[in-house]
Amino acid sequence: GTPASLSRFRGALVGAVLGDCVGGEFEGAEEVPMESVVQHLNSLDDETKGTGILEYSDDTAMTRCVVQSLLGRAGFDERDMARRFAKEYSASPSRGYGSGVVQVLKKLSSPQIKDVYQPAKDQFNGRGSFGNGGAMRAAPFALAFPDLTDIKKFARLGAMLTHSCSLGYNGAVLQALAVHLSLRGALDLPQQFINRLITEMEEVEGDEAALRDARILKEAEKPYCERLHRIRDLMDRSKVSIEEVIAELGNGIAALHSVPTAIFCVLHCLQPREGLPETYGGLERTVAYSLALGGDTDTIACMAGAIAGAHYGIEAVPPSWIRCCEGAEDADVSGGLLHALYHRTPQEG
Ligand code: R7I
Ligand code: MG
Ligand code: MG
Repeated sequence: GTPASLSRFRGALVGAVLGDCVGGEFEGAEEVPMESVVQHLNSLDDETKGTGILEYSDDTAMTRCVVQSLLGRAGFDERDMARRFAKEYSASPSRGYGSGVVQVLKKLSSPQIKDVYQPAKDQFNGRGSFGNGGAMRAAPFALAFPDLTDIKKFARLGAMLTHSCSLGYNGAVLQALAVHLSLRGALDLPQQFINRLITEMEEVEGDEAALRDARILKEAEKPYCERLHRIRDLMDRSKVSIEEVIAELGNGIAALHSVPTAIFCVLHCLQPREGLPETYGGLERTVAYSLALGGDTDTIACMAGAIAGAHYGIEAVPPSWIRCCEGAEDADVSGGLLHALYHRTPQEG
């Protein structure tokens, strides 16, 4: 579709759900042969399998809360979003939530809560979580707000409801920025895409809290910028092995070890690659490649799926995948509603 077209909004949200649902199969696996990935993805074409056989996990459960809150409040409302996270968790606690975040979600369910950001700040001895739970649900912020300043601000605040460490919430900002640029067709020029992300993150990570957290955690001065530079180096090479990608970028549960990885998956799969089925289009390649990295596969595929879906649009999604994944049809509808919110005429006052 054309930049910021309806097709791209639908593709982004559906791509995220598909990544989460199909990625669940390999979450935590150390080595995932591409044959196993292809076999798993091919089984989705089996007509005898019913609708929604692959369940979504916390990634989609929380993304749905973000979507419903942004739509319901026609913008960002931290109390409403926090309430939805808590309610969703208590209704379906077995969606595979991170072990730390569960404490936050329980505290958020208290009706007496005054500051909805406080429970997240109490995590990990007061430093806050650097897990990827904020980033995994960040895509809707890029679909609700056309303005870059709003996206940065609200993706950060939305993540801070559970992740108060800057490495946690800045991962969410980076993921939302990647979806935003992709939605506007920026992946047509991959070098400029990555350069733009570096420019934006230079500013985001120049923040005092970010510089302090990076120092305490003994990371590079601007950890996300450093990783984005590594992506740029990997892009310049004609051949990159899975092992090298994992060594350079990671495949773990920390936002720093998964958001840049997801971005790399999308960039690497813009063209056909050896080892991936020739019949696959770009979105299928991206999801398959994300799973083959192993580690936090549902989350990396979810984030890569959102960025890729925003680039290729809904037409690129195999209908059989939608039928097999729980929540994919809902995501399609929500994508349309967010498209309307994004394009609404700004209200005065
Ligand atoms: O980040 P979070 O919501 O987890 C998301 C992940 C995704 O892969 C989902 O698919 C699901 O599987 O979980 O949950 P958190 O509990 O905040 O963080 C995840 C994990 O990161 C924690 O359980 C810790 O193991 C680790 N972690 C930390 N460890 C030490 N110090 C996060 N922050 C810290 C920290 O500051
Ligand atoms: Mg999950
Ligand atoms: Mg995960």
